[in-house]
Amino acid sequence: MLRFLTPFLLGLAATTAAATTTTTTTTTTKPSCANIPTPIIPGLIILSLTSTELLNHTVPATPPFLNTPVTNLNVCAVTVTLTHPGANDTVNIHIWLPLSPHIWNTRFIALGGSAWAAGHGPLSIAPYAARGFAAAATDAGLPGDLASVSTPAAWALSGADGTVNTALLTNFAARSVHDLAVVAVYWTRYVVAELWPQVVMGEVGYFPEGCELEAVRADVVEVCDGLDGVRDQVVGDVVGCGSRYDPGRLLGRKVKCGDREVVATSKLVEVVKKIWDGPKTASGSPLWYGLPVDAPLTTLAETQDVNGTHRTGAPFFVASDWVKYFVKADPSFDLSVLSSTTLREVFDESVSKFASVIDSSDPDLSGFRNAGGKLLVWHGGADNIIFPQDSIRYHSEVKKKMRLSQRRVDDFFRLFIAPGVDHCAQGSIDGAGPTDALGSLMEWVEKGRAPGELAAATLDTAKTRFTRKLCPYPLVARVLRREGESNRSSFDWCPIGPPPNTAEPNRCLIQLGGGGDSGRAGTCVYGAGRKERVCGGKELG
Ligand SMILES: [Ca+2]
Repeated sequence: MLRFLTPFLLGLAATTAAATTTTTTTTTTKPSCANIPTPIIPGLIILSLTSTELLNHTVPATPPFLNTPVTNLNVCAVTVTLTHPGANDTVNIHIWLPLSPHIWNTRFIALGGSAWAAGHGPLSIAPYAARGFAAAATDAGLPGDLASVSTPAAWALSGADGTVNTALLTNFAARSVHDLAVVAVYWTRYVVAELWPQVVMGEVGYFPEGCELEAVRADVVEVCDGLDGVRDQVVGDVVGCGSRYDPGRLLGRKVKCGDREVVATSKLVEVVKKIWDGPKTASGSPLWYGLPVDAPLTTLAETQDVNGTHRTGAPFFVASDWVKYFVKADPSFDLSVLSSTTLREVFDESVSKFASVIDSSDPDLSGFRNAGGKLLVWHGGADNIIFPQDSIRYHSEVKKKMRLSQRRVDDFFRLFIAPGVDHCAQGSIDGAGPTDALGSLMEWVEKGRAPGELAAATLDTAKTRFTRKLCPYPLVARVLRREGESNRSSFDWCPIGPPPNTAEPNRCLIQLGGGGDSGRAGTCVYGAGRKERVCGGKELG
């Protein structure tokens, strides 16, 4: 859809920008917000187009979609309502075009949504319009921008005879993907795998309280924090931690649950081990990924108290709705009966029925690369909802499918894993997320400056606030210590070359200390190209 809409949107933006910056009077109709013509676009029928100037406008904060209000906005707010012939859908697209004194920065940005919503309308586009972008979001024809976040119940089975509404699913999955609405690689697989923790708890017959699961996570951090060289409450070496940490060490220990204490049992240990292990095929090989050991367990392994008598599972709503409304097309489908075996069947059914519609996992990015596209992906290393291994897998598949060296992949696709960061840096744990990934992407696209690292910072609400660098996968950041410094809580160096297999946190210091470059100790000078980086006057290889 964006293919058709982009020239149209940019045309609107250019028109409006011209209207706000030119003082020349002409005899023709002056372009303005009030007289934007309705375009004719092949493949779409425009049902209506409205445009209104919003002056000194405020969009109030609406967490979690918009955490701080956007004030003093001057925009031309365009709403386009359209339908795809034969689909019987009604799609609303909000486009905000900056008006004076905002200066259009000549860029267009399409914003996505979350969970079951393709977009969040003004809540997602307002911050960008205030920064000078022509900004757009689509609802993909799904009912209500915010109301539709929590469930697809209103539209999923509205096809003929209560079947899956494939037209709206296509909007949600594919047509809207072109608006960047929901880019979910391997959706049919990872969403089903999100149910694995619930299956584990059912099969083990133990539904832990959230505090028990949090206690395990806190213990993981206690044991593994220092493996990366810096004690910052963040597990930087998740792989090393996974092979070293055994939750069995908690067995018999008391765990605080509010004002009570609960003893960690063997069933708790078994539940956690199996969740981390992930679902398996019948032959015992991985079906999909398990949660990273440092990710909060309480989202996918959520449980609830039943009348104070016992606990039961509370499946993550996106995963449970996906299986009920789409895979099974039966809202009354009972997820609590799922076993390791039947989850595999649901997984296979999900893939076979819907992978071609919604998986967005084609690793051939030749067209994108040849068109000069740049893809910058960042993913929380401790994502509690979408497995970071998904992004790593896709990165690897692109490299393999396109038969490219790491360097050639780096030319157009860079993946940044943010250690200790939860889903979309929502702040349930305290790692540092990127501060301006969009700015880095613009530098790359517009000036050809590929991001050798991303600046990252913790949220204002973090228990310990710090900044650091994130490195393009597979590189990992190293800590840079000044001579004489015993501890420094900042990863500020992305080394050149493949990451060392062993922890080598003081490599820069070692080089400096041994090299006698005392005058430049602790300063890494980054050149324009990756080969030109020098540390303490020495080029690093
Ligand atoms: Ca650490």
